[in-house]
Amino acid sequence: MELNQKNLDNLSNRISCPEYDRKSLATGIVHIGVGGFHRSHQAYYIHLLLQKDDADNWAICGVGLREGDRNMYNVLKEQDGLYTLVTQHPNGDIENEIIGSIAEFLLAVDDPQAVIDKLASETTKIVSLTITEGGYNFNPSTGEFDFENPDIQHELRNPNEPKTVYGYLTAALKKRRANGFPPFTIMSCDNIQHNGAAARKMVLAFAKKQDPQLASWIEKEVSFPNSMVDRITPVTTKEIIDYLKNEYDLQDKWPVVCEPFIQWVVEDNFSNGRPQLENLGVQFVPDVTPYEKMKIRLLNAGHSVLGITGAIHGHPTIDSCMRDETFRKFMRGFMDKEVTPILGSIEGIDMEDYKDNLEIRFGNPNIKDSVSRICSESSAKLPKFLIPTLIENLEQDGSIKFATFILAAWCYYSDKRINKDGRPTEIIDAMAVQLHEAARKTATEPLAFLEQESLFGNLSKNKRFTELYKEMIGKIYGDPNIKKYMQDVLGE
Ligand code: CS2
Repeated sequence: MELNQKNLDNLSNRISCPEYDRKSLATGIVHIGVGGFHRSHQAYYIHLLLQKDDADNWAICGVGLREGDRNMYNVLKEQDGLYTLVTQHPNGDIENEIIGSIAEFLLAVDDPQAVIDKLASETTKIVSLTITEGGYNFNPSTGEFDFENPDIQHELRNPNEPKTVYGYLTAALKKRRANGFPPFTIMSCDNIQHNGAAARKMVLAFAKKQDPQLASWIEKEVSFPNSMVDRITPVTTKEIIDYLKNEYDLQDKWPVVCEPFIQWVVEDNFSNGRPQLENLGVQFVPDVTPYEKMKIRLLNAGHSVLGITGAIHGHPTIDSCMRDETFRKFMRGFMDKEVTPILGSIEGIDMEDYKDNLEIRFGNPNIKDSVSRICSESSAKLPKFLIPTLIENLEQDGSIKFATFILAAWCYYSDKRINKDGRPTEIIDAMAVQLHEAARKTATEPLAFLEQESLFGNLSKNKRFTELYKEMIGKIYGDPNIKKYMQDVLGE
């Protein structure tokens, strides 16, 4: 049976379905960047809210800005916004439920004006974003807005032809201001420290260039809460689609798999109202900084540590890395020796418990989170997840050997594009070509990879770091059987 509104009644005999009347939903939230994570996290919370409370005006309108969003658009259109969330517990238990909180979907490349109008509509109170770490359009090493981007230049010259999130947000805010409507809140849900502040800085930089008066209005009126979001959501595989078909006779073209853990900590700073999510476990706090730093530096960086070494070794998934003691210990060593000292203590958090729990989450054998998902877009991830830890440790004379090893391994991975057994590794990265070109020079210029300043700043000038990096490059390039060097780093 195909998943769509018409079949919901029938399906509700065999699987948990929305109990709210989907026809009366109104979209108070417009979400840009509907992928797996949005659907396992925010859309799930909103679904819980709709199940429980009379909150019909907080449903979601999804927006895809890029051509690459067309598949998701097509599937969700066909399925009336419905999809199955498959929660995989470490002990093998599975929970399945159909989520109904995405009530509408717009594809900007087909109809830019419809997206502007939706954003500008008085009923839109919050615009939330999962546009990925790379989507913010800032230079990773300076943190400044990148005006060189041709799409940005196009929309600055043609404000009525937006292309990026910045063009759309400003076009809509301009319209709201002209109509005398209050602005929406811009809520970033990406893994960037101070994600709200980063979004604010970028929106203002763009708006100032385009329309300084509008920029002052945004500065005064629009709120950009910071948030920490968390739920591991692997790429959907055919096995899951088949499982739903076999188990429930349900044809869902794009279900979402996730772990049972879920967390959302948000600053209570909304300019135009917000849904009452506090009863559903969302934590509203005055300052999210310590939580987001902890999550990004431990979970996301921990993932990258396993992903890059795992890819070279030939582990296909994060849980297979975790079953390999060297990898587990290396990841934990990185967390204990390099991250924990710079995090200090965080009120209400037992750091050892948090890390133990991360080990359990990473080890969940039923999630099968591929190392290729983790390694994808490393050029946007490592400058936010791992390099800041290395820099802080250099500043305070802390341990740097784990993080340095990862950068040397990343260079090897970008250069060779094969694992230790000669099998090709797929590099999915907006900077794949540049990374490869820079890494390729390593054999004759050992520091060549680090000379990409937009990623590494001036790390290539730091002698303590470069000495160690060169030593590790020498080892990995000599023999890519990296496990033994991981053991060296661990002192085993
Ligand atoms: C991962 C994240 O993409 C990555 O590198 O670390 O997607 C991670 O799974 C989520 O942030 C978990 O909340």
